[in-house]
Amino acid sequence: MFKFAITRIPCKNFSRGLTTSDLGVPSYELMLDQHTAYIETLKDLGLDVEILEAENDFPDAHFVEDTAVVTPDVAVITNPGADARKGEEVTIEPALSKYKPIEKIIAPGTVDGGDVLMVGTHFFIGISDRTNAEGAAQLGKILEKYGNTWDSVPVEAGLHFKSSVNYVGKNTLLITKEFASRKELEGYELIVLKDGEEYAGNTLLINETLIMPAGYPDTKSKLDKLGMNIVELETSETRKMDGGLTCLSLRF
Ligand code: CIR
Repeated sequence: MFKFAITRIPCKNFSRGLTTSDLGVPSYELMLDQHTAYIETLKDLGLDVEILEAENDFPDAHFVEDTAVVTPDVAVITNPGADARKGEEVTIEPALSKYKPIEKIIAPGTVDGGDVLMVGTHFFIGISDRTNAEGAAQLGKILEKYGNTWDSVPVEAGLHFKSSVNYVGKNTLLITKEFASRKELEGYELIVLKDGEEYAGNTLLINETLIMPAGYPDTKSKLDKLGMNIVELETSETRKMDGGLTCLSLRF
């Protein structure tokens, strides 16, 4: 069960963050509204939400998920893979050290938390443009020390592993077509995203509730069949910066 979440207010120049999308320039006002709705949802679900102040030097710093991997036993501070995001990890450590023992990924290893999917005590670590094999090996070693298992998975599409694959409860992965036949993911039920609805793959499981992006009816009806509580949130401004619902918090 998650009890806590850490989030960060987007800074005024968040539109200068990294992005590959061609969806236009995001609005700060709308971003703040959507971010507030996200925080309120986490609170409604019973989480104690810590809201960190904006970091004006790091326009992507509200994507706190990438700066750490938090398990029930430990918080692993990452070494983010994008040069422009290096330094964000320093800003998250004081918040996490109040809750968990700290371990760190060290250069030349790089890890973005968006590449790490926790399913119980098993972790999938995506090897992507942001997370390298050395970073995955360092993280895996730390996870093993605390009794966990892990597998690495190549990320050949999308920014991060969790841009395409997420655990939605009931032994089920919500997954894009590209990943659906990967042998590392065998043993799970799969809900394969329809063409055009890939973005909805970034759905966030909080205890018994799924928080999903609004506007993906095919995915919504497939998830409805799981019989879980579902909350839909607007994500237009986060999406313009290549982010999604998981990126906006650390949960533990
Ligand atoms: C970046 O490119 O790093 C940010 N603009 C988006 C990060 C999204 N984070 C995530 O998926 N965990």
